[in-house]
Amino acid sequence: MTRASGLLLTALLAGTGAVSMPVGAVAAPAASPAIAYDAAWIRLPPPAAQVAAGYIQLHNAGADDRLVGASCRDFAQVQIHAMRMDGEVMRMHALPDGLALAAGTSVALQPGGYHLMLMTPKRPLQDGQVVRVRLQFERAGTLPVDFVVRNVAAASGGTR
Ligand SMILES: [Cu+2]
Repeated sequence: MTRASGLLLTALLAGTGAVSMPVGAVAAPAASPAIAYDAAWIRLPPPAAQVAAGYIQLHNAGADDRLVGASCRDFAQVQIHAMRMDGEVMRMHALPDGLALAAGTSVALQPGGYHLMLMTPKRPLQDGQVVRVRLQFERAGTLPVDFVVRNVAAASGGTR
C-alpha cells in the first residue's frame, strides 16, 4: 500500500519532470517582493487644489528598509509627509530621510499621520480614477502601486 503510493508519487514526479516545468520560474515567487501593501488610495482634493494626500499600508517581510521617495507621472512632485503638533496646530512636514520600515513591521500612511503628498497635479483628479505611484525603497527598489482616488470627506479622516 505504502509502497504502491510511493511508486505512484514517483511516477507523478517523473511525469512533471517530463513536461519540463520551468523550475526556476516556480521557485521565484518564494522570493516574493519584500514589500507588500494594501489599501492604497488618494483623497479626492477640492477642485483647483494644488496638493492631494495619498495613503497606503506597507508591510515589510524583508530586511530593514526605508521608503525614500515616490514619483507619479500625474504630479510634478511627490513627498513623504508626517504630521506633528506645532503648539495647538497640527502641521505636516516633509521627511527628508524618508520613512523607516523595519524588518517584519507594517507602517500605515493614513489620515492624520504619515501620507504621500502629491503636489501640483497636471490635470484634475476624478473620483474612482486610478493613479499609479512609483514608491522608491532604499533596499527593495521601485514598487509601482495603483492608488484609487476616493471622494471621502476630510472630516471623516481628521486630517484637519
Ligand atoms: Cu502633506
